[in-house]
Amino acid sequence: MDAVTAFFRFAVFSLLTCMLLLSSCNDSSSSSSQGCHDESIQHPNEAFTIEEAGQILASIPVDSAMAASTEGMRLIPGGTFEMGGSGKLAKRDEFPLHQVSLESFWIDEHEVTNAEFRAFVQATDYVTTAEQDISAEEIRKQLPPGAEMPPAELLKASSAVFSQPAFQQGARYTFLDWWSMTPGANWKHPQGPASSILGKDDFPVVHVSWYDAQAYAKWAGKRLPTEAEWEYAARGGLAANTYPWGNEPIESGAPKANFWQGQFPVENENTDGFERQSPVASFASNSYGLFDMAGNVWEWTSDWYHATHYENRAGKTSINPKGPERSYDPENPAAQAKVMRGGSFLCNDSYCAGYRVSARMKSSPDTALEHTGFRCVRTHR
Ligand SMILES: [Ca+2]
Ligand SMILES: [Ca+2]
Repeated sequence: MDAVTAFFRFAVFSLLTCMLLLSSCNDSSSSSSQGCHDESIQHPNEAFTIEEAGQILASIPVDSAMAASTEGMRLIPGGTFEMGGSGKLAKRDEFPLHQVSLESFWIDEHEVTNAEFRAFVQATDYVTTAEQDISAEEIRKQLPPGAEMPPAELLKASSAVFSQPAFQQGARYTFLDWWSMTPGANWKHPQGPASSILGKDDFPVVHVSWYDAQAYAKWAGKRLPTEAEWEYAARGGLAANTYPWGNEPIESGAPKANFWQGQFPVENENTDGFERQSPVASFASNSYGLFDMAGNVWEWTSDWYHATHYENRAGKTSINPKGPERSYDPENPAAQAKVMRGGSFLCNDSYCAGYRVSARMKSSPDTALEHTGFRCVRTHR
């Protein structure tokens, strides 16, 4: 981990302290003020190394009953489709368009819920990334020589919670204005220790890192979707569609998804009825019977994020692609990030429009956020 990432992570720490490396805050703010990338924060939650994460995953048992069941899943018929940006909101990393051919696969109808994740935790005693204290030793390794260590209280288990900033005339808001690293925030306490998921069994689980999602998927006898599988399923058999339902703008007609209405991040008109997460399947499915492929919470995929990877696929048909070997994000070159798809309750057209079927987002695999969850797939045999 080099100084760039270390500086970036210090910027996140500054959410809580406003005292560390103010110049790095400014750097992050300027690079992240260009829209979609604002949400690509790196959680300094190095509770363990990637090798240790692999050991943890290896220790997760497979639930044989879950592994034998396709309840709550839909079989997506294999086929060939054009992957990549559709519509005027498409961003550079969604191009070039390219052909992808996929075998049939099963996919969860909805995002993994709190009840489903609780069953996994009860069966395995699994502890999520956000529930673990940050390793001081890991942070020390990431800091530039001579840099001051963050206070010990900032190394307590924490996760990123959305906090709506007050309106200020002429202000340019960045992710530092709306994400709060909150000690005690985790999947059981989405807004911090005083909050709970009581009565929210059918809400999507959030504050799960990519590692957590991997662990759940293994237990359930499933896996995370590849980025191509996710987009193919989201398109619902349509071609050149911007959204899972077609091309009608998200703001038109009856509410189509849980997203942000109004001026992000200072005014939520809340006309869809949900200020934060909504119970899964609160809105109409796409034609494959899949819910919340647009909005509600972002969903982890198995692929590394690489800003120009689609260029490698141009002019040919990629068969069951599994993404690049390694991650590359020009806005944060040191980070290793996994792709997230589908947008969240924080997206709107003026900001990231992440609910488009081709929209790409990324975070490091140890990042946990209040607006991020996942769903699983299984290869069809
Ligand atoms: Ca909403
Ligand atoms: Ca979603």
